[in-house]
Amino acid sequence: MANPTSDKTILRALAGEEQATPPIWMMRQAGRYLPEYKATRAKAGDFLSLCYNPELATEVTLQPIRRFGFDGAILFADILLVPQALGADLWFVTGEGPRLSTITGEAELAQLRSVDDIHETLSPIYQTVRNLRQELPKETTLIGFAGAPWTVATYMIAGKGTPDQGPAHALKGTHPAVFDALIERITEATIEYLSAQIDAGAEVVKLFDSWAGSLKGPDFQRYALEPTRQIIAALKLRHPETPIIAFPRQAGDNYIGFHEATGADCVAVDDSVTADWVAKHVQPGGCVQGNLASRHMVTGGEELVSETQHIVRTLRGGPHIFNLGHGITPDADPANVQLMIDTVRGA
Ligand code: 1CP
Repeated sequence: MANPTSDKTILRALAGEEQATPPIWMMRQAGRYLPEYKATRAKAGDFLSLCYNPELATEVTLQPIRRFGFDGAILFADILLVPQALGADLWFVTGEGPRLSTITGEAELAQLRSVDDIHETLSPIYQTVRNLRQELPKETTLIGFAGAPWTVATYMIAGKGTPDQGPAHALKGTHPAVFDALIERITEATIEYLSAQIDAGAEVVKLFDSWAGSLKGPDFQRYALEPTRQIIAALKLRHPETPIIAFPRQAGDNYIGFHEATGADCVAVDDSVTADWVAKHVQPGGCVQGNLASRHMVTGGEELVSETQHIVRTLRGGPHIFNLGHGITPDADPANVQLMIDTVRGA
């Protein structure tokens, strides 16, 4: 549990405090909808060079804080840096997205590096965290993150993003021992990576399980819930004061009881569930984060205002951190982000 007397509003929410005005930050708040991000990225050359350049990664993390005064800053990095640190090849194809070497069986699994070796690749990220703790305003909470094992595994197995995570589901069926060993390796690496981010100064960490919604029935318990529970248990032993946000995106009914089952201080919810449903079924378990649909950052107007007010008012009866239901898209208008913030703070 976070310190309830902190002057940082995100830490207060994570300690269980209800606030009339919820703290706010936004997934992908540093990104291509901002002209200043595009300029810094051009200076870095490409996306991965930006991630591994502590000075420029610090700069792009600070940009949305300067422009909008969000209550939280999320470290600029990517969930796919962990596979790279484990020895996978990683590159980005312009206009398409990430590409990785694939894991289809025992041989590729055996070639991965040991968890002890990941810091060699990831040390620039820890430097970015240290820089940010120096440079952020005193009221802004620094959020570190990693991908959850299932989501990271879907990219390591397919070698790219896929609409239905088909290759990962297939490997789970045909090579269960390889699949389980991969999940275990990512789980261990994620514990070490997040622990190092906390040592460097991250005040909160978030686990992104973007593809949790494609796990059904016992698979959800085994590959979304259980690795999350293990990571949180290990981090709580080493860093009992550091709150953890879990985001099992599109979990639907599986959001119910997720705080208790995993030990997460906060469960982030996407916009496929309503705020009314979240207030009734998820918020009794603890702090919730979310869940305005990202399209409002493109479309704006009265609908943005009324939907934002509805979410704030509906989740006011318990601890809440305002956010989108998923990342902001490159075609969003920064003026709509300002309108969302003004609405949250004026609701
Ligand atoms: O062109 C660019 O500049 C790259 C676009 C971009 C950005 C801005 C990528 C490539 N990653 C990021 C940064 C990033 N990624 C952050 C930074 C902090 C912030 O939120 O401001 C974070 C938290 C992530 C996390 C991430 N990366 C997730 C989980 C969250 C989510 O969106 O579901 C996932 C799935 C990724 C993989 C990834 N990285 C980038 C892309 C385009 C993708 C998705 C690939 C796909 O599924 O096809």
